[in-house]
Amino acid sequence: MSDNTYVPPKIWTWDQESGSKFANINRPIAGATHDKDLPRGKHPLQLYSLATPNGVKVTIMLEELLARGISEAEYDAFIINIMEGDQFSSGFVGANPNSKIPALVDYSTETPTRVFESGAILLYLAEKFDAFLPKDHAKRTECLSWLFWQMGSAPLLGGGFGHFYAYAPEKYEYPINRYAMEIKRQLDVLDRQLAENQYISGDEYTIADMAIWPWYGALAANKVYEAGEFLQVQDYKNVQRWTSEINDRKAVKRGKMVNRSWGDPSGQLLERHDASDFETRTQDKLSPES
Ligand SMILES: N[C@@H](CCC(=O)N[C@@H](CS)C(=O)NCC(=O)O)C(=O)O
Repeated sequence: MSDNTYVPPKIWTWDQESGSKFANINRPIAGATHDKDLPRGKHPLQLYSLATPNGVKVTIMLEELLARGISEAEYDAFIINIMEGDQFSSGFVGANPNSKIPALVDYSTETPTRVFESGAILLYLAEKFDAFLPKDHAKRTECLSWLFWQMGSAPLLGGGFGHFYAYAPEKYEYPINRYAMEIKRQLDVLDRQLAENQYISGDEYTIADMAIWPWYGALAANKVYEAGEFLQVQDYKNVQRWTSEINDRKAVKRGKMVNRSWGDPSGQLLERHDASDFETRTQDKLSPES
């Protein structure tokens, strides 16, 4: 147990100097910091995002819809650089008052519809296009239970375990222990579910898989936090089987690339405006404004 203890003052104050990798974008107030409109492309669906696990959920869904032949799901995806504070522009705050990617604006409705929170976006698209959400009531309910499981669970993986294990400026045993325990429990929840089912909510590939895979598939494949050995992720055999099955889907491979600005350049598509963009990468065509 660490002897490095902290006695909170009576009133918390904002110390802008302290903090982790994200200290420069973290602040205790909401709202816009600067005036700037969001760009708009040619399709009815406009996505403002970044290829983090939360962003990838939505680009996977859009690419899956297109792969199913639903051409109305064509979309423009603009990159929001959260490390530069793009999420605090007046335009982005108009699309998501919570200033977090992903945010979607649908211009095909009578007045434009904004949708924020990745789970809400997945559900919106599933209902709009009648896809990847089971029609049978019991199966639909099971799918939504897992979708909401993800929304409640992943913050403990990212904001809890990932933060204290990988990003915090100092390592402390107490939070790392607490969150490692919880994340191993979550992996076991998934492993048991996937022992009985091909996909998360049964025999159909759904928005529940699309929500859970970018976080827990990445963890199982040792793609986040370099925590594979620490958490012994190889032991979760059913999660491993499901992780590689989903990874092999063409739409998933495409979805992972959209709005990605780091890693192997061959895996990056900074902006997406057309299916052909995957063949002819757009990075070099981007204007400095975008
Ligand atoms: N619950 C939200 C979480 C979104 C979220 O945390 N997005 C992060 C990137 S993964 C973000 O935009 N962070 C910027 C910030 O916190 O300022 C969702 O699922 O959409």
